[in-house]
Amino acid sequence: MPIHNADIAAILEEIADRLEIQGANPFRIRAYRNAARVVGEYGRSLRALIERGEDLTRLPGIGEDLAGRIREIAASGRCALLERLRRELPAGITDLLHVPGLGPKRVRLLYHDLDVQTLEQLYKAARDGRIRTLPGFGEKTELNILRAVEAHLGSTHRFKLATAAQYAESLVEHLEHARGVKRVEVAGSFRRMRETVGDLDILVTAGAGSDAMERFTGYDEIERVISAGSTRSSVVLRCGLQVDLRVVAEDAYGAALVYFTGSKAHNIALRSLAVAKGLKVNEYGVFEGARRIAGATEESVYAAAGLAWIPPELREDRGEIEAARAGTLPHLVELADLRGDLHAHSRASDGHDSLREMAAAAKARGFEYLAITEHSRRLAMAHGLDARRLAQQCEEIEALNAELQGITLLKGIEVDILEDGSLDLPDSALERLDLVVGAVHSRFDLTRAKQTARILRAMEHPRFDILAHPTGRLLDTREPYDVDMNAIIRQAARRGCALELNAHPERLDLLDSYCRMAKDEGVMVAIDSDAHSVADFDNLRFGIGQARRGWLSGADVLNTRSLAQLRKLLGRSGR
Ligand code: DGT
Ligand code: CA
Ligand code: CA
Repeated sequence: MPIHNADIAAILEEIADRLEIQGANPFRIRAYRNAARVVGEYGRSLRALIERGEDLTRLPGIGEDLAGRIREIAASGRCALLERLRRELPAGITDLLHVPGLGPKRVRLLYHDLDVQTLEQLYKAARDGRIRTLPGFGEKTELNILRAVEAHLGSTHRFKLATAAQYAESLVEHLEHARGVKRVEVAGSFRRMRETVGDLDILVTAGAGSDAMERFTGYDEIERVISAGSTRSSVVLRCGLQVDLRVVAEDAYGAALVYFTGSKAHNIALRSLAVAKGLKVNEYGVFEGARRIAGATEESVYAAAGLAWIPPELREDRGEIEAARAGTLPHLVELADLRGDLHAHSRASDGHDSLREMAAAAKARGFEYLAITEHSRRLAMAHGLDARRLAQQCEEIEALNAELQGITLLKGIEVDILEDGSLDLPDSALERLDLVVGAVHSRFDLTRAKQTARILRAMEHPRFDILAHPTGRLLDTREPYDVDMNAIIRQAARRGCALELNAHPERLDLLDSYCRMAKDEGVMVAIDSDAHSVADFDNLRFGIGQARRGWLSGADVLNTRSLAQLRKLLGRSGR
């Protein structure tokens, strides 16, 4: 049974949660939490790494002890420590931790005093007015809990694109081995590269006598089969992700792919356009009366409606149909267009590979350049660099560049934007750099007016080149800070700065709608990995997906430029 990084991360996270509820040593809890994050965000399969005999203690914060646990989980899907912890406290109790306002101490108290073990029991206890009786909980807390649980129970869980990709890719590989299978494609929001997906929609074409359906419902990662038919089945994987599979006829493949790729809004717009031409479009084809006139390929379906083929990332009914009709669809940026990466960390701050290793990995991807942008001193937790250490790194980079062939390291910094909009390093320290990436890492709670003014002021700095992860959101855990993105995009246009589209699976920040706004204002976007290890460059594909959803072409993306062109752009006039 294949164990994915996300599975290992989930187990480590649960261990951390349970240790925390039990009031274990904070260092131990933090070690598991950190490990869960590192594993979850790691770009390559740890299982494969272990099979190759590679040393896990090279990962940041992973000692012998944790490496042993990870090996155990990767080999068996289980962890003896977690099983012991699960015997000590009830199963659903970790769900309680995810209710805003409930920390481990409170969860422990709720369990001990009120025997609350599940969200449902928590809800009931709050409704019955029992929670206000506990020490440290008032009526207001009780009401907040009630609201939070209501919101939580009513919301359905979506998977981050990169997490869904891990599950989708091994399932696709499994299906490709079925007898008589010709094509396997994941459609739906996954194909449109939405930042999160609700479920997977897989299409298969197969010859007579294929065992694709049996192979699907017999997949060993399945927790439960919801429905099973000869052309259509639905299952839930152990990780909670639902997968719908449809076997479709070869000559209707294009029509089915259009239909199940969606979005629903796009389908509806496409259908009404077809109706106006006296045609009917559905998942089986395009019909003129009873006669099918198209359907084998997506191109044929769009052509029948008088349209150019529309890339899946654009299919959201945001003007793509009109553009396809007018022949003005953008030529979307592709992964192969990137010639470098402008945001990466090494061991000097919180990355875990050396400059030399990062350079080699960037070169192996065919990059011409890689900017090293460590954190600045304010971010002490991440070993941020002060002026002295930054100068030292500049020396190292210059020495390395003199020696390296086919790749250039750029001297950069991910400098903290302080609360008043000043930068965390003196001008004299920034002078020597090839580029300055600025980022907000603190005071996410400022008012909209203050947060906006802070960032606008930072962008006024003559050395400011790129605004990193502009909205600060983290997909599962942090809302974007309250900021006027219109004003920031206009400021970028005025100042000639770029905005980053951070490709980290947890960030995917710039959002697609802002990418489009940036493009319209003539602001360039830098699609960066924010790599903390050599494996993280693999995440760039998700950044590309998001950029495509934002209608970006190669020309709109800063790091599609050659090194010479990039240098010219970074040395823009007005400095
Ligand atoms: P998700 O799963 O919530 O991330 O989003 P999707 O877009 O994958 O939606 P899903 O899985 O419900 O359905 C897959 C595709 O099937 C959807 O993108 C378009 C198509 N579809 C589903 N329901 C309808 C419908 O009622 N009308 C039309 N025209 N298309 C539909
Ligand atoms: Ca779906
Ligand atoms: Ca679906």
